[in-house]
Amino acid sequence: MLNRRKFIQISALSSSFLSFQKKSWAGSGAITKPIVISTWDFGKQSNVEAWKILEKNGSALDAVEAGVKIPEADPNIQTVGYGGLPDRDGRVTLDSCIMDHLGNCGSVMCLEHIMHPISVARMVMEKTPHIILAGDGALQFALSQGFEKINLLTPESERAWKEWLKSSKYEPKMNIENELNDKKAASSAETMAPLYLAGGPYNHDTIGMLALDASGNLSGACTTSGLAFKMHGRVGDSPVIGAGLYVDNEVGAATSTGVGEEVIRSVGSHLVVELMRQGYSPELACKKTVERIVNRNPASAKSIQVGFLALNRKGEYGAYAIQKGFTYAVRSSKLESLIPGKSIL
Ligand code: SD4
Repeated sequence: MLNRRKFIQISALSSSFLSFQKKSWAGSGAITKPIVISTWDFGKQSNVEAWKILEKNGSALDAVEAGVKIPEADPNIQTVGYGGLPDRDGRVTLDSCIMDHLGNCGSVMCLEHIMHPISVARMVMEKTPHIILAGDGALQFALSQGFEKINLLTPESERAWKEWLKSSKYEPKMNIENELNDKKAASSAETMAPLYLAGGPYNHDTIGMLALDASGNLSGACTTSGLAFKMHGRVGDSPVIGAGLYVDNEVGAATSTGVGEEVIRSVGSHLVVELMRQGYSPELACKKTVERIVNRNPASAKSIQVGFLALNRKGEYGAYAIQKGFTYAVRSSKLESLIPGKSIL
């Protein structure tokens, strides 16, 4: 057994080791700001919009909202917003959340008929005493705030759903959008095929965006149409604070993409931020969190994708995913780049 003196010595040693680790990133050294990072190839275009705000010393909150509105409005992106693949009943239901440097947050779940769920989430944050509005209540609130009611199901997404209905027996399947894209890649002309593969411009998931503004404040946004052909009412990780997105201005911010059920189970983005608080770099914090998910069920992890993206308050960033193909985009005054995320498999 440890005697009291030894215990005190060990505790003192470990706490000084931890504070040394923390200092290694939070202490001296230049801070890269402003900076914005976001998931997948479409993050590049989204960062351009966010950067317009950040470069004029605008707030990270305004930047992330403006940034993620780009894929939300793009009908060719079938995993976010307008034109997203519907649920198994043919209904496009959207999940979004936003969080600022003060811990304020807002979220909408299973919202239909609204082009920009992220802006509704921001209004939930700013204009109600609540954090989450879901389904019909979220729609009523959006309409009361002047949002226009539209049809989010495009002919292209309707076709994909009808095709799925033929053989699916109405069974929801995890990450089926990846399979759809594999099929499209296999059946496309050689030059087109790479466009449909994971990380290619036609194969995207959720957009998660994190920004650090010129004042040193962090914010994040996450928005998606969720898993394709899910059960009606299914909500993923993207609008769940702590799972799909988490921001702590003292430490950093994180966001996720992939199979939401696995991210919720591990409260993934919160875990990434807490690991950064313990001194891990953004990349290592993402890696440890992905490992937590893989180790829980290594066999099933082989067939699913989950990726995390993180930014700390020094402007350092990193990402990690289960599968190859995860990409993320970075924009600062020195850099405009699309980076392949590292992966376990
Ligand atoms: C979800 N994380 O609804 C989201 C969607 C996604 O691969 O990223 N799909 O679970």
